[in-house]
Amino acid sequence: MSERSFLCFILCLQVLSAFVSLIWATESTDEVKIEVLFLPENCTQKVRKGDLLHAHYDGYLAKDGTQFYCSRSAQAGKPHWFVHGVGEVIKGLDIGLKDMCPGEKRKITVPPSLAFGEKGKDPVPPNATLIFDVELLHVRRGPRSIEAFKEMDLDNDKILTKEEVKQHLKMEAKKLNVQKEESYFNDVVTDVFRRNDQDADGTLSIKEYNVYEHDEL
Ligand SMILES: [Ca+2]
Ligand SMILES: [Ca+2]
Repeated sequence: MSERSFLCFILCLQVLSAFVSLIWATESTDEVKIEVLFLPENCTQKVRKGDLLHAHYDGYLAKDGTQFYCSRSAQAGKPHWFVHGVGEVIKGLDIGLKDMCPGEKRKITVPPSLAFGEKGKDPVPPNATLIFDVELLHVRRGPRSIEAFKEMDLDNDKILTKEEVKQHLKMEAKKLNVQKEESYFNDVVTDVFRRNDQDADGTLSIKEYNVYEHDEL
């Protein structure tokens, strides 16, 4: 190897390593940071995709600590119910809640790309890194788990009719003490079937219903 090509070789290596560290730096700013603040001794059920979660969370702007959301003061202080891993909450929270146990508390730092991005969303400004204090209260399998399907399938024929889905929704509403009109349940059922009844036969098979079986997170 001539001196010149050797120098070129070294230079190439340096450029390459600078490039790699640049990519690394870019990637690492896009990661969700999870700090476990409290972990209960017994973890009864770790969060997995499609689970129904019941949680309190407070949201802060990382740059100055401004609180932009507090579930303890919003909606009469009631914790949120939401489905994990399907985009009901921002992507960064879905990632940050993974494998969490009921009773666990986490501080989750979410980069803007996994929160509200370049545009922001009032009251979150553009390009904001967010910090969430999350307390997970309950974890329930479903609503898209096989357990939930079986619970809904009242006559055990491995097929869900609109009536079975409606009965289930009514039962859930009752459990949560939520009052809804009959038309509300009809609308939700219509929506569920529009999204899931792929062969349009008016019933849902296990395959049609259980769309969350693959863990993509
Ligand atoms: Ca059935
Ligand atoms: Ca069908």
